[in-house]
Amino acid sequence: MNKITTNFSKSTFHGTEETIAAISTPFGESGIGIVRMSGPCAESIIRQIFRPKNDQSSFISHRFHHGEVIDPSNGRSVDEVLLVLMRAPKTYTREDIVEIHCHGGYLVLQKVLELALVQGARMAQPGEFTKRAFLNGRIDLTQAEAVIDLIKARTKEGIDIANQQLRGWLNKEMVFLKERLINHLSLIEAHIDFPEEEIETIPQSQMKQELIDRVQKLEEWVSTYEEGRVFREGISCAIIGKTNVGKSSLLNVLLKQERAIVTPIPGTTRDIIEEVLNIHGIPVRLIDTAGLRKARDFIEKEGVSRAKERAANADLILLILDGSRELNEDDLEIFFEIKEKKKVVIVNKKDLPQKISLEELRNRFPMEQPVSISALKNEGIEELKKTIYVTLIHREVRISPEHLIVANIRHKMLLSQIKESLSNAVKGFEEEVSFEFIALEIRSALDSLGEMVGETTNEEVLSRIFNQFCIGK
Ligand SMILES: Nc1nc2c(ncn2[C@@H]2O[C@H](COP(=O)(O)OP(=O)(O)OP(=O)(O)O)[C@@H](O)[C@H]2O)c(=O)[nH]1
Ligand SMILES: [Mg+2]
Repeated sequence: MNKITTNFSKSTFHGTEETIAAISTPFGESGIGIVRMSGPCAESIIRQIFRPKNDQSSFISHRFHHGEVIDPSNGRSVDEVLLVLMRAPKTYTREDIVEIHCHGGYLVLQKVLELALVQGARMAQPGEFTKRAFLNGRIDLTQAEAVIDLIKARTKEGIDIANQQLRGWLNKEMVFLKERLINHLSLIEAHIDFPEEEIETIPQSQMKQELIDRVQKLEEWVSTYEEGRVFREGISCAIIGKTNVGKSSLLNVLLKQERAIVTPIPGTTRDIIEEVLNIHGIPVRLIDTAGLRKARDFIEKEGVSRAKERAANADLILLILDGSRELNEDDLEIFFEIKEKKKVVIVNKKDLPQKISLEELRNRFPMEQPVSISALKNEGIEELKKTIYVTLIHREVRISPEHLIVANIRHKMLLSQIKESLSNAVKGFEEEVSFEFIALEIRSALDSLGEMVGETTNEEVLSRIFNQFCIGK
């Protein structure tokens, strides 16, 4: 009677014949380096290339074993190593895994990997270990994506967001939602198939209310995306202003290093200077630019055009004015050019007598509160950082984002689609349309849900996701 035909199926053990191998630590010299293998032949391969110190015929799972890697072709020792064999299923990939902890020289690792390949392993693709963890049902797709985010996180907040996702909050919510939707769908479909039999009348108002609650939750998650994106990917921030206002001085004071040349001569900065800074957990790519004015020579002209290009593409603009001078045509022109951009207006040189009143500035140009600083004396910089944060995140600075955050565009799109379908289903109840229509919308929500967790995701999307990994993860 239950006709649900969504593509959901419980993840089953993927069991692949191939054993994959890779160097899992970065290229270069290090204290130790790890060669990792996963697959059914991992144990038989190490039996060929590993000679334990204490003669052991059986490896105890999940324990370190001390010994040597030997080249079976000549019996020579390649390296003294620690080896751990983890038998399935309690492993990262749910397959047998071997890790050989070698001395960290790259040639040693290369040799050990080569021996594993000669014994029948195949070189792993980028992210293939994690892909197997996903295919074998140990983690869902959102968790696999969190593994990449964790590796690539640039601030503690980025790590926190990736960890939330890795622990599976999104997955748990999706599993719960799926269960509820399947439940609704089976009731509706039973009713469609056997309308005259009083199997179970559909508790319409209850169902509708539940869908309304779900839509609201989905809306909340989708609305966290902008914040999540900022923490995950960081933002670009161009420092813009006319010449000599203190743009390079601000870059230096924010970075706490004399990165850019600062002189009293207008037109000092010609080229673009970029550095990354952590502002309350947001990775900010700061871009110092040439002062905007009518260029005096070809080099300056090129600098000004690059500055304008960066201003146009930046996520945020720090517009700097020199508080010790009256506003002039150059300032007004810049105001006009960036009027559509998200910006923080900064009045610099507050240590000098002021010719610009903040009050007047606000009246003349409706905008957020301008920030008054002295880049020279390092004053007002903390307040500036808070203002940058609030402008991007739209809330006060917190130690760590403790609420659940969606940081991935793929998730945001799919959550929006689910929300859309469920809103349509709610509308269907309200307008008393046929149950077929409502069933269609719930089915469509279930499809998006399946794509989200990776149960119905197509191969192209999967490879795009796993290609972002490094080899050996
Ligand atoms: N008194 C005072 N002087 C400042 C302050 N910030 C910068 N200056 C001075 O202003 C001059 C210009 O500073 P820069 O940082 O080079 O200015 P800029 O905007 O990068 O200039 P260009 O690269 O030429 O466009 C230097 O002499 C700085 O020492 C400040 O807060 N107070
Ligand atoms: Mg400069």
